[in-house]
Amino acid sequence: MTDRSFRFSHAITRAPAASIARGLRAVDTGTPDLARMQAHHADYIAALRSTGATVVELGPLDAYPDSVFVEDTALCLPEGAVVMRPGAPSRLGEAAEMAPQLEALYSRVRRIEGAASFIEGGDILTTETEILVGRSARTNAEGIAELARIVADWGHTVREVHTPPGVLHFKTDCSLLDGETILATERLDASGCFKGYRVIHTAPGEEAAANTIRFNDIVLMPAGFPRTRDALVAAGYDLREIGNSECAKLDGGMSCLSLRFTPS
Ligand code: CIR
Repeated sequence: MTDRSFRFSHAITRAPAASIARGLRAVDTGTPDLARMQAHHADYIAALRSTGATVVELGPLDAYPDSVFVEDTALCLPEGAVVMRPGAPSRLGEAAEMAPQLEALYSRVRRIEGAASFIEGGDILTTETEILVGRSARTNAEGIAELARIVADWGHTVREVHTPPGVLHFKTDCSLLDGETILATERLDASGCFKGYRVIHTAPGEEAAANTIRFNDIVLMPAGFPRTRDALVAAGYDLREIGNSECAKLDGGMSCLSLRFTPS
């Protein structure tokens, strides 16, 4: 067992744009406050940097209201990066904006290209042994098949799973805590997709805590979920709570705010 699924030398983030007010959302719970989001974003970047990683901070892209959610634009693996084709039409151009950034850091960059292929990084959970991809409103069978062909060249196996109905992305409801442990909502775990892994459940009523990130020695989790936080602390994880009130209005959490990788 290695720990390459959570040890990273680099992260890429993108500053939220003023157009964030027009970002996509399943349910309108209010307009995100840009200044508050910028403050949370700064805390997030500081936490990533505290592990010794290099954080590449990209400038805001006003043409793409959701572009702060960089995770959806690419899958970063130790062997190379794959540029996604987001299923949300307003987000397709974000992937093209990210490609040159990855090409500057990685020697191998491939792209999802099929006109019928759609896939977003938020639906992809990479563990030590496999890549789980949730079929969702944003990620279809063609996108998953194309990704599977690309990463097979690098020795990776894709397993298709399902994002629960009404949930934006697979990782909205789960995250990797270490090489063998996953934090998940009970509703997602009930689908049986995590057999063979150790699973810690979010506390009842705290499902929105499921989207965390393990980044080197720390776990970043959204603030405001005390029972899940206490369970993770009791399990021995070194937690950093980051304000997420503004991203949550746009269905965003910890994982979507960065691409995390060690370039090769
Ligand atoms: C969207 O609907 O695409 C954005 N408002 C939120 C994207 C969140 N991304 C992620 O969880 N990976």
